[in-house]
Amino acid sequence: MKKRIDSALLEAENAKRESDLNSDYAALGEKLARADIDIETITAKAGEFQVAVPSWGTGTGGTRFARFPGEGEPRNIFEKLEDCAVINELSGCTDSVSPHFPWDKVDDFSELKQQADEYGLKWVSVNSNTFQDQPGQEHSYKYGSLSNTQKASRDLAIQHNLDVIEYGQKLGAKSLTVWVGDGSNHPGQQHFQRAFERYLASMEEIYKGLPDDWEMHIEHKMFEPAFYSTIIQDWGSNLLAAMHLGPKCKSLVDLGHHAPNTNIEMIVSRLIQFKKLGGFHFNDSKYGDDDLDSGSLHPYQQFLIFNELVDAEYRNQEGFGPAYMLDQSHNVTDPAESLINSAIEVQRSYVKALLVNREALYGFQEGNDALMASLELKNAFNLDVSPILAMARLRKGSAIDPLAVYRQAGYRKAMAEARPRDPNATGSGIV
Ligand code: AOS
Ligand code: ZN
Ligand code: ZN
Ligand code: ZN
Repeated sequence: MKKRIDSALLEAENAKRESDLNSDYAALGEKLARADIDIETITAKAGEFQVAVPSWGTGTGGTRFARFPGEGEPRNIFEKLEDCAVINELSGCTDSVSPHFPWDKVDDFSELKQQADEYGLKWVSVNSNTFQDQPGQEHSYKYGSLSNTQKASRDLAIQHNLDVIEYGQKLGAKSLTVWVGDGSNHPGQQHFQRAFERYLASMEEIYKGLPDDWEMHIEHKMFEPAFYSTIIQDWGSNLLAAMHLGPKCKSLVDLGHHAPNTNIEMIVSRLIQFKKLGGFHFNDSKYGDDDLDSGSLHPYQQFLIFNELVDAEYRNQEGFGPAYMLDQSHNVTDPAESLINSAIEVQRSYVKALLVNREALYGFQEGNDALMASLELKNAFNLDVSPILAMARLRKGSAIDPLAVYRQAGYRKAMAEARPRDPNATGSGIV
């Protein structure tokens, strides 16, 4: 497999840390053994865990006020893929990429697929974009896309989604994620029911174009860019739409798309129960769709979500197999560093959730022992599983300390030279 980080450097950096890691791992192994947990089983599962990287996450994001591009940012999808390869090489847990059209401009899909294959990267969910007009676009999305009152705009949005499915097929992807910014800014501006009917009718057309082995994921979001009403504002509308459209349509949960304090883990449980959980966009937030690094603010919430996911896995819940992906905006960090860090934080939540003694928890639940039930979760959350994560990385040839290697390799500096900035580049400002 083609590598972008010098393997001699990676090995030397790992060698420096290996003996400390072995001690920490042995100590944690002993501790877990006292609770009848085999550390090797957990490490093997940690090694299997993967979360996809969004192509747009490799560039500096921005807000509606400004964007401050960073040095050495990728200028096209091929360069984004290069950064995704680095993120995966070092973290060992991001083996797939989710592209966004038409932000990712591709002339030759077979060339792109080949580059991804060489890096050992797969393509997952493809994302359509009908939340902004493209230069020269004939029918505007200013008043909505799939739910626009004007048929010409709706048709354009439908066709774009069908095109995106076709691109995805060329890359070997298996799902389409649809997020639209449709909504209204003024009470009375839009007839709620008619707008939703138009949205559903448009989505039916897209659903018809889904290949048999594909899924379509609907992403809800409470507000923004529409600030009074949004067509798929919450998991209720999302689920209604997904149920209306059929079994290949499921709901996608972006952690930042709910009101503060929403019990997201319970939404996740409901979607699991009715076989409608399509996937996730992981990120963290304090106020709204802040798209901050995963686990940077609410690691316990992220753990509680994984508690539901691992529980479904444990119970062999039928129809369960959500797609995990990051969706973040990096404004003040090196995007590659943030993505490495976030992927590991998501993996960390998964691993901690594996440590919960499910049978003990069910017992506490049945017996209404609220305190012991909550401690069963809290004790797992409080354990530092870093040695497990580092060992899983070491065993697959990734880095014990990914950020140290990334910085030691001087990757960003090298990219600043290799990718001189195009003064006209617009980047992927909106997330
Ligand atoms: C928008 O808020 C959503 O998070 C979507 O997932 C969107 O397509 C993505 O963030 C890129 O803008
Ligand atoms: Zn999202
Ligand atoms: Zn978000
Ligand atoms: Zn978002």
